[in-house]
Amino acid sequence: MGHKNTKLSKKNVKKIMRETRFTKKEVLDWYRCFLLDCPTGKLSRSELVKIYDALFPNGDHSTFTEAVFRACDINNDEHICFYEFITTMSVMARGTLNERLQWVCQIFDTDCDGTISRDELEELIFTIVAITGGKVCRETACERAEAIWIKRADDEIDGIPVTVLTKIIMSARKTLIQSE
Ligand SMILES: [Ca+2]
Ligand SMILES: [Ca+2]
Repeated sequence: MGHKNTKLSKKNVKKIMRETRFTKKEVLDWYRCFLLDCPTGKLSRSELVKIYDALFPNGDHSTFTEAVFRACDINNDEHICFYEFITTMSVMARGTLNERLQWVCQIFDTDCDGTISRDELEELIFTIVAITGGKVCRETACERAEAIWIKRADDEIDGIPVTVLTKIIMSARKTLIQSE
């Protein structure tokens, strides 16, 4: 899917419509835009960085962009094809706040064990503030991570399940992302 100068087949459009919240027109519009940004039909890591540079001109998004790239590149071929791109866009553009937050939490589960460890949590908080253009030092990120960490239901577990963390962040998000 998504090679230069090719059209999306009807079958692929239907598959995308089934798996995303986009209409046929929206899928085709996104495809046109995708090809404009990456005529090869495959988005590389450096091209993704350029897109995020435009989206967050004042924020340091390098950790986030890397995490997004890893999360989107489902088949690990070092490129994001249109299918991988559009399924992510569906969550980001059409998902509820809860779904978007859950997606962000998920991409910081870097060892993919289904839970967020203390270190992963600190990185997540640091990055969320950084990409929104806020300024936060490592120390503050660490304190905020600690405040969430102690809310674990069970002190024995060494990670917070992504769904549980999403709920905690939802209720504490104002304090979490405020700048210093
Ligand atoms: Ca890929
Ligand atoms: Ca983890």
